[in-house]
Amino acid sequence: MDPRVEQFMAQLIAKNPNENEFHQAVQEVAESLIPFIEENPKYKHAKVLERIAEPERVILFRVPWLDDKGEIQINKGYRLEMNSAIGPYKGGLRFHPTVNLSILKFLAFEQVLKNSLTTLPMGGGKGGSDFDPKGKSDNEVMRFCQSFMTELCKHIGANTDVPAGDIGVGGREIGYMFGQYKRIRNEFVGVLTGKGIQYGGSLIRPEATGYGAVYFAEEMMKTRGESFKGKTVAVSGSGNVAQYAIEKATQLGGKCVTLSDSAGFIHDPNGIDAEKLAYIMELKNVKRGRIKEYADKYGCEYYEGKRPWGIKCDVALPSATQNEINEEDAKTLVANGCFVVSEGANMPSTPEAVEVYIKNKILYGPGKAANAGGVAVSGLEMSQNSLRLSWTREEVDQRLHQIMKDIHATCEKYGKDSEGFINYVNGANIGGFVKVAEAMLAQGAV
Ligand code: NDP
Ligand code: 2IT
Repeated sequence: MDPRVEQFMAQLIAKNPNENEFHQAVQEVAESLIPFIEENPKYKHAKVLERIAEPERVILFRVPWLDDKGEIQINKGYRLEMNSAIGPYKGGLRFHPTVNLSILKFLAFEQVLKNSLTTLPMGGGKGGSDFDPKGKSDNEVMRFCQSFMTELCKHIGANTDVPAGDIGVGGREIGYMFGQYKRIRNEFVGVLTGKGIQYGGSLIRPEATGYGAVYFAEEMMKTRGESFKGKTVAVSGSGNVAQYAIEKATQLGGKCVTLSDSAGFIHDPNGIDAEKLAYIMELKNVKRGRIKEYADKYGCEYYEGKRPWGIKCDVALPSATQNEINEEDAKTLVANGCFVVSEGANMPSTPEAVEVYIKNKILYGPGKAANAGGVAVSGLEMSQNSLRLSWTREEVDQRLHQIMKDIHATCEKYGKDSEGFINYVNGANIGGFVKVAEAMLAQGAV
């Protein structure tokens, strides 16, 4: 390891012990940025990297709620306001039993650079709870969301901090939280994104992350004269991001053959077409069932407790969770001919897996670039709320597509090496950093 990175990380780890996911996310960025900062000493003197690795504010609170039996349950609630140099804090809420400070700090840190890459004026934040929506009734989810927002509403606002969805938080949860915010604060404002279309949501926001990850993959493939036509695509997850990644990849001529959840994955060699996707959306978004039911219905293989990376594919779209592709998985993907990895999820590849991609010079789009379409359309939802009007599907989709092309161009600008290989990791890290760093320099020691 570069001794300068080693020294920086030793200090970060001493200040933030036991936060492994946070260390992992910062180290990847530091490896790209430290050589760049050495060439641009103004950032070094102003300690911009040290500052962006320290949250501006961490809010931690108790979330008490009554379950259907009338018993009190207690969860932890969090909001991490990471950086507001270029706009109000912006980023999702995750409801999952694994949520802790380390996970939210890694997500908030990534979000700062991701939001900068979108070209829109958004700072970075993240929040959530260790609440597990699985197996809860609608009423329990509503009471939890209302209690969560009763505290959170003191800290957020349309010009301060604008949360949205992430794992375990979709349209249902955003609706309950929006209703409670409005009731307590007595104002109808764009304080959350991912809202329903009837009350200020944007068309294409549900689709945006998955579509964006596919648009980004398409841009990467274009650099090698390739496209989705006839390509076999492996997707993980079966939630919001995975569903719309499949929809767009299929529309562009790809054949998506896998899907997963935390219990296992399915392999459908015939491809997941529009009709099968409609079944998945009903299964996952309405019935809230398990992916195994797909295998039972369509008579394909289900692999209990396994991840899909052993299936032969040309393109991988990891869209479930962090660290779901390890070194072995990455080697298997490459050995099977996979030459594109576009990350719908946040940090789904371990550092060792990323090393495999780079060494083999495959097209690797890291999450902060490839999945930025979700927050980008959140930014467009904020614009529409401010204007008090709504754009058409075509208009929002066209803007999303252009933003993904622009992010690709930024990665190329900052990530192309002397041999012409585009290192999208360096490109996204440096490209995201520059705007935030310049804004922080201009604003002084804040
Ligand atoms: P959803 O809650 O809609 O879906 C999550 C999916 O991932 C489910 O299939 C879930 O399975 C699976 N999953 C979650 N945790 C694990 C785990 N520990 N191990 C295996 N599988 C798991 O979330 P999203 O689709 O919104 O988010 C997926 C990823 O995309 C996350 O990394 C998120 O941070 C990222 N992302 C999301 C954006 C958005 O706009 N929603 C924007 C940018 C990135 P199960 O149901 O069994 O838990
Ligand atoms: O990780 C992410 O970018 C998100 N979960 C979406 C954040 C947002 O504010 O739309």
